[in-house]
Amino acid sequence: MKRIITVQDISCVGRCSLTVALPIISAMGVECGVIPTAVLSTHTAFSKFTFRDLTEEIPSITDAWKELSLGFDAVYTGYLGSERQIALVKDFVRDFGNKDGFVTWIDPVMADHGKLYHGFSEEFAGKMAELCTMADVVVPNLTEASFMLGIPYREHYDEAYIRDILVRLTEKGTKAAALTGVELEEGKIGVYAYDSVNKKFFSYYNEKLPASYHGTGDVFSSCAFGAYMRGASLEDALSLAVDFTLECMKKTMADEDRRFYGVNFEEAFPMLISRLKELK
Ligand code: PXL
Repeated sequence: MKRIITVQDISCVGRCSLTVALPIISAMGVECGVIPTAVLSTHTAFSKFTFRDLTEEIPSITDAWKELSLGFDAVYTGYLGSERQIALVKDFVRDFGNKDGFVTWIDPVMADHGKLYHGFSEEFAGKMAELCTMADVVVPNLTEASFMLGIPYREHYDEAYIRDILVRLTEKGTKAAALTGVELEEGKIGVYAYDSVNKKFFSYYNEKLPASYHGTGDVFSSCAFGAYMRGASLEDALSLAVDFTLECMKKTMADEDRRFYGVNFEEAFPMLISRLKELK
C-alpha cells in the first residue's frame, strides 16, 4: 500500500482540507499520514473562526521522521497558511522526495471567483508559484493560476487561452498542470490539463449544476490524487475526480443551507469505490 503525507490545515467544522482529504484518500486504499498546518474552528468563510498556527511544530515532526528513517510515496499539499509553511514543504520534498516514483502533488489553495481568500496576498501567490515548480502535478482553479502567473483574472475565455495558461504554468519545471472549474461549453464544467513531459493536452467535462459549494476543490484534488496514487493515469484520475465531485454536489443539493458545511462526500463513497474497482 502506498503511504503518503498530506499537508493542510484542520478546519474542525466545515468539510474542507484535512477533514476531506483524510477520509477520501483512506477510502481509496492509500495510507494517509498528515502534517496539520493550523487548527481552525471552521474554515474562513464562516463569519467567526479561531486560528492556531502550527508552523513551529512542523520541523519537529519531520525531524522525528528523519530519525526514524521513515519514507513516503508522495506529498500532497492543500491550504498552506504562510510563506514559511511553503518553505517547509520545499524542505520536505528535498528531504523525503528522493524515493523512486515519489509524487509531489500541489493544490495551490488560496483563491476562487477572481479573489484571494481571507489572509492571502500577491506575494504569497508568487511563493506558491515557486513551490509549484517542484511539483509533478498542480491543480489550481483559474483564479489561483492567474494569481500565480501575475495576470488579471478573466471570466470569459476560449480554449486557446486555457492552453496558454497551462503551458505557462509548466514552463518552470512543473511536470503537469490541471485547471479545475473550466467551462468552455454551455452547461458543462470540468478539467483541462497539460502533461508537459509528453506535450499532451487533455480535457474532461460533466454536467454543471446550478449551485456552488465550499470545499469542492479539496474533494476534487483529494480524489484525483488518491486515484493517481492507486496507479490510474492522470487522465483517468482527473476524470474520476470530476465525476465524484459532481456526485457529491448532487448529494448536497438536497440541503441548500448546508452550503458552508462543504459537500456531502460521505454519501457519494459507494460511487467512488465502484469506480475505483473499474479503473484497473
Ligand atoms: O477549502 C479550502 C480551504 C481550506 N482551509 C481553510 C479555508 C479554505 C477555504 O476557504 O478557509 C482554512
